[in-house]
Amino acid sequence: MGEYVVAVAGATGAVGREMIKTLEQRNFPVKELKLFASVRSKGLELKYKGDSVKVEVLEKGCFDGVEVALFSCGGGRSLEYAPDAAASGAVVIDNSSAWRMDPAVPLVVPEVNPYAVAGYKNKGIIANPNCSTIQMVVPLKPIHDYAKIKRVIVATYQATSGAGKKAMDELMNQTQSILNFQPVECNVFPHQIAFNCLPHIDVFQDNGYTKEEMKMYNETRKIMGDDTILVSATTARVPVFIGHSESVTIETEREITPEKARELLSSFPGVVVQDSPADNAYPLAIEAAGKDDVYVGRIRKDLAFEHGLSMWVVADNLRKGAALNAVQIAEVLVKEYM
Ligand code: 25A
Ligand code: L14
Repeated sequence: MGEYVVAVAGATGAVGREMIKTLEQRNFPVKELKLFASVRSKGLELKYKGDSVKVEVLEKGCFDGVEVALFSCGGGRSLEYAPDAAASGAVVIDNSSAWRMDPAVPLVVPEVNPYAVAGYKNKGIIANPNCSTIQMVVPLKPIHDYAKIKRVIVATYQATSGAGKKAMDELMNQTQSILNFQPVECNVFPHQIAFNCLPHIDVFQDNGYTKEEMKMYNETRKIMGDDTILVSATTARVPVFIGHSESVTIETEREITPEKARELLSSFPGVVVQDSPADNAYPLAIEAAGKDDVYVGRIRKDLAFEHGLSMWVVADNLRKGAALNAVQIAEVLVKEYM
């Protein structure tokens, strides 16, 4: 296997920093690492394998010579710069929602549909799914293969880091203010997030769902390659820094017992079953933070459906939900296609 010139666009953000760390930890074959962000970060130096790498400004032409470009700098920048990077010969792996539903752009979770990576040839772009969707489809896959999923009802409890570094700072500052009897400032979220729970992530759509909820509907069907699966999501923000939790209820065509689900999930790559109610053992956000796996517990027969299964799913939204999944896509790409 060769070595590649790799770029991270949005390198100074919560996800960008995690991408750099993940490239290093997984020993990705990097010949040279280039880091891009906005002018605000110009000149900043970030560490990669003990070396300092200067952050450059994301601008036209900056991808000359780059072979793999990981993007996490917001949808606006992705629309503007991804085609430019692809035209100069890079394969873009984009973490924003900008390209996900483009039929010519593959949407990939390597444990579920690694073969879709081949579609990078269309536009030179591969999309990294939404964080809540990624951690849900990983455990859905073996269940779907065994019992065929008809519908999914999911409620999420999402960490502030999904909205970036400024959102984490807002939770920290509001918590400090409240404990010190000071007034609370809201800049990132529409309401106070400290000691609260907001049923609102991304913008509202005409059908009453939010855009985040519709991503779970549309992206799940695209990744699983099955447009018959129905998804109803309620996505909420909770005062957690890292780690999204999800209550997932599934209706299947064929019967699947909790025992069978535990057996299938235990042997599925990227999943850890943590399900021992007698010991109060179930997945927790603070324990999943910093880890790579998707944790699944509270697996039980659902009482509302004839063939139903309910479970609790937790993962680090910055890692499996974003940076790790993007680097895993890059690994499939260089191993199988470059
Ligand atoms: O503009 P938009 O569309 O709203 O998109 C920006 C928002 O999307 C988030 C992102 O959070 C931000 O809130 N975002 C991006 N991908 C996401 C995803 N997959 C996502 N949210 C959820 N899921 P972020 O903080 O993680 O990342 C922002 C990165 O984007 C760079 N950026 C912004 N505008 C840019 C741009 N790059 C190029 N051109 C532009 N016009 C941004 O660079 C950052 O890398 P920056 O220079 O503005 O960095 C901000 C400064 O913030 C400090 N900082 C950030 N994270 C950390 C940090 N410091 C310490 N630890 C951190 N973890 C740095 O000082 C940095 O300089
Ligand atoms: O579409 O604010 O990947 O937590 C996922 C995280 C959108 C924002 C995406 C958040 C983002 C969301």
